[in-house]
Amino acid sequence: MKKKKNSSGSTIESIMKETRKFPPSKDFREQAHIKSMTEYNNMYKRSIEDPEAFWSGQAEKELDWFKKWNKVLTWEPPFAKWFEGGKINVSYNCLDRHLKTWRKNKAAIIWEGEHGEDKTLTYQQLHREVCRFANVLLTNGIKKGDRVCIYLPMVPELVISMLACTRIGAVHSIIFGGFSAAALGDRINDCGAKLLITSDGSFRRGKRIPLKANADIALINSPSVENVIVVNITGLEVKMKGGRDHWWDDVVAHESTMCECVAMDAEDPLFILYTSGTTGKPKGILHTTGGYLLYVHVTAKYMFDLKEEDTLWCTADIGWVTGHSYIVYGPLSIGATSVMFEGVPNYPRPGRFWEVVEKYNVNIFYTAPTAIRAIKRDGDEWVKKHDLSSIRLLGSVGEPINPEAWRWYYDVVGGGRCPIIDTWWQTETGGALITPLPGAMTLKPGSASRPFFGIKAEIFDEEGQNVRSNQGGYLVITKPWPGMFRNLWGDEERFKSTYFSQYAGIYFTGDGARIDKDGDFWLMGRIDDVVNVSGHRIGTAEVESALVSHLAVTEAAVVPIPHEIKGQGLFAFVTLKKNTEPDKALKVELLKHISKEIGPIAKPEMIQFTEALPKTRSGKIMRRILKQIAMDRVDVGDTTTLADPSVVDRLIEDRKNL
Ligand code: 7RM
Repeated sequence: MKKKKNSSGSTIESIMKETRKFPPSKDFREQAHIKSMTEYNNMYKRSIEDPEAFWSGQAEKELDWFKKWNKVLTWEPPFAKWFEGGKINVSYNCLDRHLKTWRKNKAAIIWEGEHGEDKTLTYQQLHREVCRFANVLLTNGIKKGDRVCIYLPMVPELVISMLACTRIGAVHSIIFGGFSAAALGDRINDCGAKLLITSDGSFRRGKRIPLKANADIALINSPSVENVIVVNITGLEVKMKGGRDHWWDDVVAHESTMCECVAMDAEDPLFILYTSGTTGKPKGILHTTGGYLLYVHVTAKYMFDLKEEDTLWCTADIGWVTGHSYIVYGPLSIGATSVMFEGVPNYPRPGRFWEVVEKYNVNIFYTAPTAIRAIKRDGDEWVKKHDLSSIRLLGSVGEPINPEAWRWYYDVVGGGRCPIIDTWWQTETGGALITPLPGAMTLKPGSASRPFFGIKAEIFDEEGQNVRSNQGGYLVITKPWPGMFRNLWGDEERFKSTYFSQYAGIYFTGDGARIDKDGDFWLMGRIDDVVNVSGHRIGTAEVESALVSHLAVTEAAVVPIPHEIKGQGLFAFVTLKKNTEPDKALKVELLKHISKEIGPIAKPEMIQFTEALPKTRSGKIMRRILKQIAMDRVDVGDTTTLADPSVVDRLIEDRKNL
């Protein structure tokens, strides 16, 4: 990979200043799993000095194994094997083992529909449904190692399907319900799925989206799929192909509610999850059984300070890794109650999230900065209407959270009482790698705090040397951890070259970061989002953060444009608060503001006001497209993975008139 390097060879400069600090309250600390920095430091030290002892201790204590492993770790970079010889089953750990405890009749999943309908599945009920559906899979000829694709909205059948796969050793690959027929077809073919689980349709802001019709198109060119199971959700009319398509309700009706777990090898594949890279073809991130389960269990326990009596709401879609790890596998393995929400934050009203929090007395609330900024934009009154006193911990994931949004989240949602964990991780990492432990760490808005147990995170320059404190560089992970992905499905070469070739045998995250004098990590966005202005490397996230800290701004995206003198300049797309005049005076004021917050070096060459930014369905801003628009290009490349592709046309039009 070619890395950007400026003439003086300096590393990424970090120029954002944020000095406020939030230590844990006494009340929080006293009840927490990890109560102090001393406790964290000791445990962290042990986990790094002797990872095998640390992780085997955790594996023994936290999970139920059918047979103990012979060897904790084999590390032949870039290939890791954890708990070889160990036999385990994920469904057993998420369900069966709880049935022998008081948790038998406690809520495992509380499902809230878009229209306010709800359904609770206790551990025992969920176990029954999972067994029944596992039997359906067996009846349909699915065996250990076969791939099953799941193309469903956020309904209980999604969780049932996942756990049923893990019960019999089938490998699931969930395709987010917002993806197109083409995207679905590509993924089915890439993994060679034998069975597809989908639904007639899904609800989205009151509209019905035809999933089965999409699936029918995808299946024209996906010959590996032998059977399709269809959940009836919306009542949309669908075509059922005889012999291939079966209604969920019909097939489960005949099956027994008992189904034995298959004892899986710790390193047997658990799931494949496709994620986009810098090139067009999605990457099939492969996770395996024992290490992944252990890592999501232990991270969920410590970062959420999760207890079995907690109600956790992670608002992500299960079609993304965040939902896999922190709606399903982590919380259920622990025996907590997990809220699963079919809807969106602001339909039918802006206060929808807080209605749900209040309804279920949610204790831990985990969402993305993009949602926080959108909700903030709707106004505090929608939050303040609701009693949110059940919340004791807030979380953030998916992109850097700018200090401004952090503060708002802390004050308005958390009522100034609740710690915020800013958790940094990736599909590839399985679970969070850099995250505060809320009972121990002093929070700094915008910082993800410290590496989790067992995670050796470092910041390298181009030559692979550690940079000094507060100097930006490339975030790398220099030791294997149990939750790391094991390969890219069917593409070992790409696995090696994308992630382990920059520095031999070391995991290259693709993100920039710095470590401050206290040892806290500050994420600076993707490396490709780093811009070099007059020899100064500037993380676009930092400029965005400065913009968003201005009262008039809701959201901002900053991309590089070529500049004759400076090498690169910055171009800012800015969404304003409602009822704000997008005039020239405001642009001048914003430039002044950036000068003040960061320095004149970070002033964009141009600012374009916009109603909306092009985002993926998981809410990530597609900077690749914005870069093209900023350069006044009309051909912006593939826009099919956008939540709303029409945003692009408006941006191009407005750019012309700038
Ligand atoms: C969990 C998830 C991964 C990319 C990652 C980062 C960005 C995620 C944070 C963050 C700053 C965070 N998986 N990212 N969390 N950046 N602070 N707390 O999002 O595979 O979909 O995305 O997301 O750039 O590389 S993901």
